[in-house]
Amino acid sequence: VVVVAGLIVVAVLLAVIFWPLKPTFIARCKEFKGYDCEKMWGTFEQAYVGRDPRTVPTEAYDPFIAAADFSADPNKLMFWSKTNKVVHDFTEKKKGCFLTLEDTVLGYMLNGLTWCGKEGSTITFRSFACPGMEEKNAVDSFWNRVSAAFADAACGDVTAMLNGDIATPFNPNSTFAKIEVKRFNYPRVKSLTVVLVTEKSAVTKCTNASLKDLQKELKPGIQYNCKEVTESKIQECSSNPGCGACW
Ligand code: N1C
Repeated sequence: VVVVAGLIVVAVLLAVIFWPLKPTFIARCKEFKGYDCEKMWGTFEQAYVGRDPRTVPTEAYDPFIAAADFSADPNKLMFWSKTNKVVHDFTEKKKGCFLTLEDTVLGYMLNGLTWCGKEGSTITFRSFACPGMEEKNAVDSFWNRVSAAFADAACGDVTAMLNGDIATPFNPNSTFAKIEVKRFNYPRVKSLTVVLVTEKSAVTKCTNASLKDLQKELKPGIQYNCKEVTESKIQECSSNPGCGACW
């Protein structure tokens, strides 16, 4: 019994590591029109396959990022930090009004996945076979690169959903702070509205010190607004017809 159980455990672990990423990538890609998904896979793979998984530079993803572009809907971009679930529940219902990175082809295909290569191998590894903590790991380098491209595409009025239940909604270590905000350019971007999402009563208000830092980071000319909004209000807004800012 012990031997059989051991074999099953080993089989499951191997399946998790070696289960191919490609079918998931291609299936998700095909939900979007107008992309050559096999070619997309090729440009994606060349970024990390055969490389030490701790030393994948963000630039390795340049050809892959170039294969798609964000210029279609640059007016509706929605950024977020530490509000993963609430923001995506919202944009899912408000399709056509707001667009997060995960609603675009590049973000959608790779959302929630882990991948990496290995020196001298042509295989894509998965899950815990991939080192996660190094700064230049295959997954983080991708998100850093694609977040930069997404922020570069922003124009007009942009929105960011931040978490009002934590003490530092604008965390200097977040992708939103480190990469995205720094790339909003005036006059291309006219305003940033922070929607500070709170569960019930706000722990953190718009007067929060970290949000002062956020305002300082914005290029002169970009107008800044902040709204404290409860999660139930967001839900109410997501069922409202139309795209008007319900909060
Ligand atoms: O570090 P964060 O949030 O501030 O990053 C969120 C910010 C968004 O505006 C996105 O445009 O950066 C972009 N982004 C993603 O879209 C994304 N999807 C999945 C950044 N990271 C993303 N992930 C994974 O979640 C990724 O592995 C990264 O490390 C986390 C960041 O989540 P966070 O800290 O809540």
